[in-house]
Amino acid sequence: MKRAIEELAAIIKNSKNTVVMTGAGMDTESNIPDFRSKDGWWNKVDPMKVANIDAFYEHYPTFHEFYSARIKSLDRVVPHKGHYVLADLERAGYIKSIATQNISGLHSQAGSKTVYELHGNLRRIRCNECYQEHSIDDFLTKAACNYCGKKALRPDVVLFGETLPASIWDKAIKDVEDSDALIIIGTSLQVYPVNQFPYMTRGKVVFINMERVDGYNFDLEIIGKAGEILNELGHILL
Ligand code: BJW
Repeated sequence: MKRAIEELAAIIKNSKNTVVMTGAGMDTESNIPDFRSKDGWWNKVDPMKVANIDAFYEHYPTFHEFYSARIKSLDRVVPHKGHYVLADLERAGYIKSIATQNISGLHSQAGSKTVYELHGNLRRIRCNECYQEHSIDDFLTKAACNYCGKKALRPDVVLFGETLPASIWDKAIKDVEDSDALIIIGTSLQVYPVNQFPYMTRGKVVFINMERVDGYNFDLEIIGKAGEILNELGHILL
């Protein structure tokens, strides 16, 4: 593992444009469960009943209960060492941006500046009908939208069957297409369209994850905990 992390440090040093892409495995060491591991969300609840746009229309009480619990649990989480290392690497000029599938906001909380939240942000509430922003309290109390009057508040996250926010997606893919190195951290790469990133760069692709995934040819794979690996990387580069 030490040699692989040294190889990763060399890739970053030799790259002019390094982009990081993160998934739920980046946040598990901050005690936020991922989705598809043994203790992940989708082994406890059916994603089609809670994280699908049809669920919002057809099972609102279940949808509301699931996201209320997730929002409340964010009060107890803080970034871990790995989030801070990524922020420090950006500050030191080693990485250009982070494209994340995570909705926790932990990268920005740790100090990262250029963060593309491709699946939205759990703390941002909007009306499903008119997009008017609302407070978390409005969502938790099932208030009606104070602009259009509809009872349709929801977290501003991307549910299955919805498209990703276009302007954020465009910026992220521009950075990925321009990158000399793409570092992918903590994702099963099962969800489209973010799972296309490895094919969008002509640069080196590094995969850091607890387990291997099929279907990709990475230039470097480091199997282990993201926080520990990034901590080690920080010792070499910072
Ligand atoms: C660690 C670790 C540690 C753990 N260190 N590692 C059929 C074929 C292909 C595509 C489709 C299809 N049918 C439908 C689709 C499209 C669909 C899709 O991809 N479905 C597949 C699942 C089949 N995609 C969409 O609908 C997307 N929109 C779209 O495509 O628009 C165009 C379109 C519209 C309409 C019709 C057709 C096309 C939107 C996807 C939105 C995903 N939303 C969610 C929920 C967000 C809100 C919420 O959080 O509740 O996003 S689902 C969930 O999965 C969440 C995540 O961001 C996303 C990705 O998960 P991630 O991050 O990869 O987590 P895990 O758990 O899967 O993996 C974690 C990994 O980390 C594991 O490997 C662990 O081992 C590892 N790990 N701890 C290192 N400490």
